[in-house]
Amino acid sequence: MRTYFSEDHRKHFPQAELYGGEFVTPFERPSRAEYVLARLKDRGLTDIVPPAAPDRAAITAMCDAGYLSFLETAWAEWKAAGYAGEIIANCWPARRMQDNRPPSHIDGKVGYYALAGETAITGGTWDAALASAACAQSATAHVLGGANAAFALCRPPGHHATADMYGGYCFINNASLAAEQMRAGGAARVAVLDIDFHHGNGTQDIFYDRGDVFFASLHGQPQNAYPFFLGFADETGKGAGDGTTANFAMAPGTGFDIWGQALDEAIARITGFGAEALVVSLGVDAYKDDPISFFKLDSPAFLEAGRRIGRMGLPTVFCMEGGYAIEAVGVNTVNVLEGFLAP
Ligand code: Q9C
Ligand code: ZN
Repeated sequence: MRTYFSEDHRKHFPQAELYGGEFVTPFERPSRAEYVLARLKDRGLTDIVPPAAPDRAAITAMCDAGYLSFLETAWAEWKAAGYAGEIIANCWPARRMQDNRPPSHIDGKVGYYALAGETAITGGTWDAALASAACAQSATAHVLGGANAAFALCRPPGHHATADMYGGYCFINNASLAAEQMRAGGAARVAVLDIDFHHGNGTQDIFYDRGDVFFASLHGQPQNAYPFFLGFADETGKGAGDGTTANFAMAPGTGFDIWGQALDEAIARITGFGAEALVVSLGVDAYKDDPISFFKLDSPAFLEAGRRIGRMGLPTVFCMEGGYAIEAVGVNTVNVLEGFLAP
């Protein structure tokens, strides 16, 4: 399986994440990608190539124009305002306020386009987000060209980003770009299977009213887990997308017994839908030692998850999402890929 990876991910390395009322080194940090790369090489998955230039038209087609312009110019505007630190949101259009009038002042814009306050933007964030998207796009092109699977080692991740909001360490929704590209490339029905510990709110939002893209997510129940305000089991899609969203929200302490059953159900739903291609939002933060999550999967569980996904027999693009138990991120991620390759 070929991996697409860009060194430009390093351009996104904020010093600060707002966590527990303190600024800490972000959990989502460049070394995560290094551990995945090292494990790929250890296991002989050495076909690792840089992506082609990002297809900006596809990104523009999926995202809000004002949002993309904000991401591209936010750092310059922030510096021009005289601020010394990184961009962190601290105000929002909350309930009963106007949420459809982007302000002119950078402080207002940041709150308007942020969905949470943990994620900082720096001078290199836009370049890194574009390079991450390019990995997803090149991986998808590789599969459309006949490969049965490809791995986009995306960083920053993407599944929390909507068409017009960033947050949860995500800026451009890489998995959604891949799904749209599969559709444009001829797959009549595409599924996104999101196994990151956190609900893929961005991906769900992008495809919620679409009947041609199925979204299934396994995640910590919203009552107890980020992003808190989406991912309930009763969210099943709307309009043409009625019935094409499936949320498997699980309680603290969930292990592979329960999680594996949810995976089987999600796979059955995707098969019943008639998907011709698959995008996997590959987060490994369901791991037992993840510092910000509460599932209890061990490393062999990720191998088994990969096998079950492989048995679907679909052309598949894997997009890297979360996973913060730094040393184990490599093993767990590559376990999914190896399970897929030898189901
Ligand atoms: N106490 C991804 O995995 N904050 N994003 C969690 C926990 C944000 C996760 C705080 C977590 C975002 C791609
Ligand atoms: Zn996550």
